[in-house]
Amino acid sequence: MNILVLGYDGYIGWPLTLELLKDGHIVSGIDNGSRRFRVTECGSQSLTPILTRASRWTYLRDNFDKVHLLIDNNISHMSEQLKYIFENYSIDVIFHLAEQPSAPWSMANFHRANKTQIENVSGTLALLWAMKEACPKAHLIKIGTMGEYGTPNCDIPEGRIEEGPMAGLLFPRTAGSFYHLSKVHDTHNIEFACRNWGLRSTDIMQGVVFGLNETDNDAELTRFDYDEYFGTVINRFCVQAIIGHPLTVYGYGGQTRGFIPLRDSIKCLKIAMDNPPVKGEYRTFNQFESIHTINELAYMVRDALHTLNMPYRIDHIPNPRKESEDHYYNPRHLGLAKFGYSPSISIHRDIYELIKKILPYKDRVIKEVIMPKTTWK
Ligand code: USQ
Repeated sequence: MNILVLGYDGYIGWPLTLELLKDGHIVSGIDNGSRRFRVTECGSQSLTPILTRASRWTYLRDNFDKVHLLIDNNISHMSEQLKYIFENYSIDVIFHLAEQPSAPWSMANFHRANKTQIENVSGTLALLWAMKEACPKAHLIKIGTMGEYGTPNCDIPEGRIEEGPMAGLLFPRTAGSFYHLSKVHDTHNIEFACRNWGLRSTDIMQGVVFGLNETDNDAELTRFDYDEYFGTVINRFCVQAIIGHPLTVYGYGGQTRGFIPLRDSIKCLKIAMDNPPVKGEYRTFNQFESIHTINELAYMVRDALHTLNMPYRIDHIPNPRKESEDHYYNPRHLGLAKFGYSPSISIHRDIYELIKKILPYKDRVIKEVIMPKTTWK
């Protein structure tokens, strides 16, 4: 297939791009480098020593003959360029990962909240218009977030209400940050574009992703962030673990979320690609492997450290966020299973393997970026 990956240089985008190329697809990529720039601006760096963007370009060009285009730009500025690409390269599938992905970053100040919403919402809008005008048959696979639903203390269906007089309507979203809200706005825009123009899309409500891509080749390693903004909780805990920093459980630690290893996230994206929706269909997959409280994750890290004979300490620090710390959480996730997704190994085992894998990088950790400074107040 002819595939466009928006955000190909990111945490998920880079290993996804590599896998698609290895599977024999023709791949083009667009990325404005904002993840790298913002992590650096926050005083941090990827734990893994990843290639520079220029070296990644060279690596792709040297090793894969099916790389079409690599463009350095922000998709919200690219409506005409996207149209041109769609008119001249017959794109079958678009993976859209080109968004500002951090909730705390979006809550730091007006400038960042505004940037998050403008980049995310108007980037997706530019894409939808370009698709409508130049490639309405392509399958858009968009990364949304489980955080769109929030924690409503009732069962969460896969995108739409399933029963009763409101069956078929989008399930209400009660997001908990300006970032998560930007994804809610995207959801509404994409659903409307499918309903109104007959586009087709899979909107992935993804849980918290963690882990590294599996490779022996350093050039193919993805980034691994652990700072308060761009590090997700399991990745942060594992980095804290290898340097003997107390695990930073926010508040009571009863917050419950869905989690998925990076490996499975990519597997699920490919399953979505191989089983496309029909014309005009907007479908949602709740994409996660299993559900855990933050305390359970901290205990899994503790168990791994115990097995590895390493010291551990768990600290409950004041929660910088405004979120429920003790709530009911039961999201459905049958869509991907129906198409064959089964989790690879347990998160418990994954955490143990991850800690062993990142130990060699422990001297690269910048300790100052670990404690959270941004609050929801
Ligand atoms: N948390 C801690 N300690 C930490 C970091 C986080 O207790 O050191 C807690 C948070 O309070 C929160 C939970 O862990 O309750 C998850 O936080 P996170 O930073 O791992 O994830 P989140 O901010 O929700 O966002 C991440 C990604 C985002 C994606 C989302 C999926 O950054 O792009 O959309 O996970 S979800 O959480 O399902 O919405």
